[in-house]
Amino acid sequence: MLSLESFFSKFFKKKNLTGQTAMINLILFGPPGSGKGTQAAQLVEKYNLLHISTGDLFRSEIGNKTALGIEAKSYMDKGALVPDEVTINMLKKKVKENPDVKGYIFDGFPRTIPQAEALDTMLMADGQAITSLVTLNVDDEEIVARLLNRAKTSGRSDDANEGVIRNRLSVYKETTAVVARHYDKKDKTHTINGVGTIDEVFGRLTEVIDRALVAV
Ligand code: B4P
Repeated sequence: MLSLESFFSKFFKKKNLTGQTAMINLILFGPPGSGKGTQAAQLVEKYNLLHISTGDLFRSEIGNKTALGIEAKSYMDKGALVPDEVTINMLKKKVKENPDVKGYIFDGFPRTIPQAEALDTMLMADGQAITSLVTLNVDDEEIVARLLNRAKTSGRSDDANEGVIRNRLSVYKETTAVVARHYDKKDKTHTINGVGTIDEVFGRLTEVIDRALVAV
């Protein structure tokens, strides 16, 4: 049995078809409030990857009162998705700024099929691909309770209103859930139970990710 350290050392020496070193590119997927951001914070430490949360990037733009932030806020406050072109360009910029990483944890991206296609094309240009997409499965009522609770301390207007939260859940079901099926066709998807303590969910996540990495 390989230690985690020696496994990663071997993994990163693997070369892909274009001769570049293989990267680990994970998509953390699931409805709003399913624990993506919470789990990503722990996963980056274990796997030494760059965490990219499009929600966090938008909130940073809003905080800096940029034109992009003002535009994004008008959608986020309603629980709607920010238009693809704006989101994809922001994501590409973040990836370009960090070329020397071992891989990425994409959190909250892609949320539409055009975003998934843009991500695949961008990775393919570097001879890379998505390693695995893992969905955190959490029921609607638990999500509403979590987000209303987060609103007490986060100051996030999209968490403070139950109607907005339910709209975010509808957008997830109608527009975003199909993204998992896009990667299903490539046999790269896994679903885990996202209800339990943060450590329990982390244990389930790392189990499927470790298995997916061995299979690469
Ligand atoms: P995000 O920032 O992605 O918001 P989120 O889905 O609510 O975050 P997340 O799912 O990471 O929160 P977590 O569960 O960790 O998006 C916000 C908005 O930005 C979107 O609605 C959209 O408008 C826009 N946007 C972002 N990306 C976009 C894109 N690609 N395209 C277009 N628009 C985009 O945390 C939730 C709460 O649950 C926390 O309080 C946490 O402490 C708690 N929690 C976590 N795990 C728990 C557990 N196991 N048990 C109990 N509580 C738990």
